[in-house]
Amino acid sequence: MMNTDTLIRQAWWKQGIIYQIYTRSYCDSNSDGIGDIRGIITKLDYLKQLGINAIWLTPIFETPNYDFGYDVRDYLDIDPSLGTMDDFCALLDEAHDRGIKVILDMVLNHTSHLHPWFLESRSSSKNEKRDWYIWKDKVDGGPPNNWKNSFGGSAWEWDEKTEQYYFHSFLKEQPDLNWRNNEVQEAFFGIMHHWFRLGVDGFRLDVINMIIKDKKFRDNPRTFRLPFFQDLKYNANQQRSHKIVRKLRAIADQYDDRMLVGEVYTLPPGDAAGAAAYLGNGNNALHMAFDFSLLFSRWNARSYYLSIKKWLNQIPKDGWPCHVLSNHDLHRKFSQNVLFSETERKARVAAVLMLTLKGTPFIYYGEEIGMENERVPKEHINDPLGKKYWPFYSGRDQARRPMMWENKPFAGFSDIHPWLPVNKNYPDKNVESQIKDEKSIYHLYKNLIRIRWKKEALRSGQIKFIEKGKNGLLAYTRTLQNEKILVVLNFSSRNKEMHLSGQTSYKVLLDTYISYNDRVKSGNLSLAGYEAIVLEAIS
Ligand SMILES: [Ca+2]
Repeated sequence: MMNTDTLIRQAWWKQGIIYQIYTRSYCDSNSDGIGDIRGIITKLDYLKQLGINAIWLTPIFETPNYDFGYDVRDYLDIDPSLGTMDDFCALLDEAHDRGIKVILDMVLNHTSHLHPWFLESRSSSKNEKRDWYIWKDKVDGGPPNNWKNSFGGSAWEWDEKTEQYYFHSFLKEQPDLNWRNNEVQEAFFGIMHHWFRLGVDGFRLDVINMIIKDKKFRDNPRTFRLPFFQDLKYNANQQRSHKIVRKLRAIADQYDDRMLVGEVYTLPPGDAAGAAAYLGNGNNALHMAFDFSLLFSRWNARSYYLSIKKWLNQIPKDGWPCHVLSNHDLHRKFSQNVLFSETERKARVAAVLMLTLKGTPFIYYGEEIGMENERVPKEHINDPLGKKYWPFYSGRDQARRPMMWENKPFAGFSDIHPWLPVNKNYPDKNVESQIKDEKSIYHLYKNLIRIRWKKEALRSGQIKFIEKGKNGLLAYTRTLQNEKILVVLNFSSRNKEMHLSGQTSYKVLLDTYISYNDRVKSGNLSLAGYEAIVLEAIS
């Protein structure tokens, strides 16, 4: 018997699959080349069909777009290029009607330099909002310390008028707020209440681990590591940031069924212990946090195993893991380039992994059709990082290109040239053609999601690793009461054998190559190169 209590008690964000939408790049409803909220509404049926139960939208608040929405000018209004408040309310209703939750991206660390708070703060050193941001005097004729901004160069910008420096972790158009100031905290608590009351189901919190800085503003220790040659010792992961997170959680807990997931920004990316620290005791801090280790793991069963094991081991007893392969800041995991080959076959193995691991999978838009990074030509670059570091680094635009819907001009994303060009391979790789092809990666994702919804063990069950990657194989069971699922992944290009011990027989739930009949007896299981198989124990 299944324990129905477990079914009822498990929250939606533990049960389901969260789909990240880069809002400007999903679907353009009004032919201006920019994806928008109305465009997303037209794709909700597609998302429902895919089987996800929540969408996370990259920032939709009013912005001057120095960093494409991560520089907010008004936290209570929608950016006109993306829609109106009416459009957003319609999206909430339409999504909720389909059982899809809506998560907004909340930028707490900094605002736009054009936000009225900063305009006030900057207007005079005596202004009552001066202390809402971080202002410091010169030290020895220069910036107060050696901290770097994440986009390169000093994190301190001199303000001629008031003769002080202000601090910015990112662009100089993104001044950092002073979260030690209670008025700043109260202002954001009010903003979060506003959106929760409107019916928003949760927030993804941008760079949550950077909101508090060292009180003494000490120099960061120098290292030999690129890109900054310093550890973020004093401008990230300060003890007090956990206190802020607990306050944010207390606000979310005043409403039913809301969720907070945090971006924990570390250099180099991937810090399981650091990310897990933001889960507190599992009940008093973030519901989930991102560890980016898998994004940077080599394609190797053993390194995947070690990354996953490390992450799962760090999760507090009452906490919950999530998993991510790609996002808008880093890159799409599987892309054809000199270092990679057989990318689609690997992407299929990774899809099986993501949707059968213990923890909530985050799917980045286009992942379900095997979308790849494609370097954006210089003349089309929008990302300030790409503009600054071209040709050494083309920035983040490559992972933000328009969703590929159909084999039509501009991939059916828009009627006109989009804000970023469409990947060249859209005639072959698009939603419409993949829906028609049962062997497509889209159908693999859809089947995996369907199986995950059908088998409670895949959502809530214990995980136990059987093959730990030493010979190119990763295998684990997911068990809940009498339900037992076995997942076997071949990370290598060669055929592999795995011994199934005991008398158990298995039913094949899914096989990336459909090479097995629907039953597998105990004994040796043979897998082709890059084959992944999901089995259910039947006796
Ligand atoms: Ca538009």
